[in-house]
Amino acid sequence: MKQTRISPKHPRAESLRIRERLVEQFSNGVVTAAGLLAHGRGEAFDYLLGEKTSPIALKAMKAAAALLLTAEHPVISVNGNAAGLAAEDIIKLAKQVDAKIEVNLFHRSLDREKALEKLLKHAGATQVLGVGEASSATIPEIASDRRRVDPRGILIADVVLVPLEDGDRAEALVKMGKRVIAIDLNPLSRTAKFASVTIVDNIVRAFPSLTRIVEKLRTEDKKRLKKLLDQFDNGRNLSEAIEMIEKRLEHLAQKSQKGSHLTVLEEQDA
Ligand code: PTJ
Repeated sequence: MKQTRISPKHPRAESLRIRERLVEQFSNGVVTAAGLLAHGRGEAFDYLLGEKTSPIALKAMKAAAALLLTAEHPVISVNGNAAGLAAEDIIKLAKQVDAKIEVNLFHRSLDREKALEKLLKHAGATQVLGVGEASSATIPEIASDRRRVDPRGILIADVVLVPLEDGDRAEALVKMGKRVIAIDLNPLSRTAKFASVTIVDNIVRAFPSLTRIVEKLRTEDKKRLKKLLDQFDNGRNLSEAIEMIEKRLEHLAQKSQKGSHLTVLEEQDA
């Protein structure tokens, strides 16, 4: 597929580059058509958040890092969008915390699973779980194809990181006694509410930041990590994220009333 050239001078160059990457992975069969729509929803929330990682997200990342570093069987669940946008970063994090990588798709097909496996292996993964017959176990209470999981991965995991979810699965995993880390730009989503720790941020920024935090915390003793976790309240963190959007919009509305010509993004850089 011919790539669209994006001028580095374009005010929204980074956002356009991310779109192009996703469209390219759509052509490669990694991303599904619904994934493009999901990305649009994410972009809208990212716009409201100011397209940067907030202190609120960093607080959730600390709890997520503590959870990953104290886990016995951590697994990173990968769907089309996550692989398309963040394959290398996912693998870096997985190596840091010794997590398994499992392909788990909502719109499941063997071709897509293989396309994801190829992309992840090309990005440095040594083992990719969940492809084809490997996902022979079933998670109860999920109607979608996401119920099929790998007995070496999600089935036995105590901590599952789910970037970009569709809702039902986070709830089912928590019901099974697992701790779930979600990365979701939408603080109102069902996944965000059901997860044990929700990082309200773009996966493109969240994975590298989370990996840096893991690196900093890895020498801490387990007691301190547990304390960090106990102090984290996901409901409060989500409420702070919603309040942050509210305050930001109020501020921008006032600016706009005063006739300021700053755009939302110029405003965030000011
Ligand atoms: O690859 P598949 O077949 O497993 O399908 C994956 C999709 C994404 C299509 C599927 O999981 C889905 O339908 O997801 P939803 O219900 O549209 O939810 C996606 C959520 O992710 C929404 O809340 C978006 O705001 C959010 N989101 C989108 N892009 C990003 C994001 N969150 C973080 N980073 C992003 N880049």
